[in-house]
Amino acid sequence: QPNPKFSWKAYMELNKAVPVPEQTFAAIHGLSPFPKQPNPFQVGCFLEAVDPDHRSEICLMKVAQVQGYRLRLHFVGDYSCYDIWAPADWPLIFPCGFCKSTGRKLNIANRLPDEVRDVDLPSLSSGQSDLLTNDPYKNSTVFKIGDKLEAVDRKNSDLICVATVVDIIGEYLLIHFDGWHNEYDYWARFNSPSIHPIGWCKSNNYILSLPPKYKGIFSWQQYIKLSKSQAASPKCFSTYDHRKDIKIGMKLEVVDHRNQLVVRVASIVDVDEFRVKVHYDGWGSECDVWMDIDSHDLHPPTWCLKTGHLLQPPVDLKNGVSESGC
Ligand code: MLY
Repeated sequence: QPNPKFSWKAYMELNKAVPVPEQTFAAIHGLSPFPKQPNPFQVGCFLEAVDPDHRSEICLMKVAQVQGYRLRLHFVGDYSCYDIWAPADWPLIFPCGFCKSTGRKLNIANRLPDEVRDVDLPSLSSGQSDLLTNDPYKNSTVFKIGDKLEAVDRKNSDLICVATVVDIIGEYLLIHFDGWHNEYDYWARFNSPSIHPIGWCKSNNYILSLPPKYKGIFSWQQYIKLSKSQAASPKCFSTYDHRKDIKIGMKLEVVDHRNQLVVRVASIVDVDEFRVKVHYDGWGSECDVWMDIDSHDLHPPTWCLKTGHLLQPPVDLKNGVSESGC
């Protein structure tokens, strides 16, 4: 239930603060910042989704809990401690049958002993299979699989590396770092500030991180020739620079990264090329956290109210400071 005691309007006036503009969220995700329909998922439905910890894998999952427009997703055949939370419009969840019908591998966890494993594997109809009819997953970028580019390694954010587009779903590209394990792979929307055309590092005076076994002086031209690949055309990139719209002090609603069930009132305390640093209002600055700008855990003020999710206001509103540590 939305929290009746917290008013964004009063809080914003009290703090003389402004919200992160709604259009920013729309520009980043290409979706309405506030969902137009109620959450269409019900507890018990099966679906297929990208594993946020192993982004190159799509797994069979089951909706374990619904809160407002958010879902707790359980990896079928695995322990509940690995459950994840995602908004219902997360572009990386798919109806059952998606992997089969698009020739992708579906991973099904097999970690539980037989007696406790979910045995009722879904048929196509037990997922939200109607989503397949107007096929929102048809590739709609001008990128092609195999395109080479320069991409930020999100797990080592000071590195910009030689990378390849290894999969495309709708507007999303799976970025893989040449010569590295796929644990570093991630999905980026075509306008992501983490991806750049080849030659970007050179023209912006950054060091390009090379594939680990690469020897000698690096030349993109030669690399592309030797790997019989092609470079993503610079025309594919239409980077949205959030830094023109997101300013320090702006307010928003952010999922608590330590307890995904909770969404908190938060402020922007820093911004870089592809991330924002978020401060949970009322908590100490030691709890501040850098989040990717396209994280689906960032929402505009009143998102919880409009989607029927509980919003956790600052702990001690009077002093604006929480007594407890994080
Ligand atoms: N210190 C890390 C860095 C890995 C970087 C991988 N990127 C470039 C995909 C290591 O050597 O494991």
